[in-house]
Amino acid sequence: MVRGIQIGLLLLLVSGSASAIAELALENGWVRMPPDGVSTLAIYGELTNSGDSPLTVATWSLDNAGMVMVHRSELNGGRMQMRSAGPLTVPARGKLVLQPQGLHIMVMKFNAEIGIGDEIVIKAMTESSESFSLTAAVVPINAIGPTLP
Ligand SMILES: [Cu+2]
Repeated sequence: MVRGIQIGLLLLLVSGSASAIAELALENGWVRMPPDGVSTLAIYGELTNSGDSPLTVATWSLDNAGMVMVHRSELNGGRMQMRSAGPLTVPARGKLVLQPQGLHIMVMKFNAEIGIGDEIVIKAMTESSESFSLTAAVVPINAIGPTLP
């Protein structure tokens, strides 16, 4: 009898942590295939928080990449410029749109082979050290959105 209660508690704990993993996601994530010799990537999509509290991403990482950060593109004196957006907070039950000429996840010194249709997986670590895997589909360089032709 005691043993049955213990197993029940264990199942409860396991299912509780499983639902926390899906709180932060990149919906319709997409990234343009870089031309030969180019090692930077810009990742777009809807960064969605399905949880009941805001999530602030402190660090980003991607295998085979030198550096991953969030940039904000802005018009400055008629020229488009990018600068670091700092820690990014996604509101509870809300989302941030990452798109060309706006917020994007910038990847530097990326040196893995990728092809159109592949998915790349970015890790986002929150200020409270929760880790989430975000996926983005590789699309042709002339794509203006996440849909493959
Ligand atoms: Cu950038």
